[in-house]
Formats: sequence, C-alpha cells, structure tokens
Amino acid sequence: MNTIQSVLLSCRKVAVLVMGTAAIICSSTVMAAEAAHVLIIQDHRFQPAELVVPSGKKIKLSVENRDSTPEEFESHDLNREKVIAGKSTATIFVGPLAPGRYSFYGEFNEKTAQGVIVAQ
Ligand SMILES: [Cu+2]
Repeated sequence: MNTIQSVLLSCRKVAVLVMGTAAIICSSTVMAAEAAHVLIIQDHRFQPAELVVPSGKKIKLSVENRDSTPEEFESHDLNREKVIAGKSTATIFVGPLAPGRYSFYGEFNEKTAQGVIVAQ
C-alpha cells in the first residue's frame, strides 16, 4: 500500500466515524425536538380552530397559509405575532406552556380567523 492509499483509507475511516457521530447527533436531536404542530389557514380560518399540545414543552407550530392573501398570526396570550405571506408556511415557537388555553387570531381577518391552543 502506498502512502496515498493509506491516507485515503484513513480518510475513509474518519469519514465513517464522522458520519456515525452525525447520525447519533441527528437522532438525539429528533428525539429532543417534537414534530411540528400544523395549523392551516384556509378561507381566513384556522384549522384546527382548537389545537391541543403538551404542556411543559417547547412547541413548534408550522402555520401554513393556503390563502392567496397574507395573514398575521397574533396572540397576546402567547406574546407572538407573525405575518405569513399568502401561499407560504411560517414556523413559530412557543412555550414551554403551563396547562391552559391560549387564544390566537388572524389580525387581518379577525372576524373569522380565531383559534385557541390548549396546553395539557
Ligand atoms: Cu407535540
């Protein structure tokens, strides 16, 4: 085996080790971070209008606006506001939340876009 082959072989071993480490890091991250809770905006309404989430955990909300017009996710209870362009998805992190009900609404269509997050 010449030096170049030896180096290549070492590199391959390192690469495998690095990939193994990355895989371990990835899987622990997946375990720590819960899947996103999906809220859909359609016809200026939130679906579901009542979203149940676990209390005491950081919550990732994936808010998909299927309308062609922008909407603003607004919640005084959660201290969050975020504009979501039409036909796009935004991620909003909330919590960890104490058990309870946290209302939110779409500021641009407040009459119809109403919802509540229930932490339990
Ligand atoms: Cu969850």
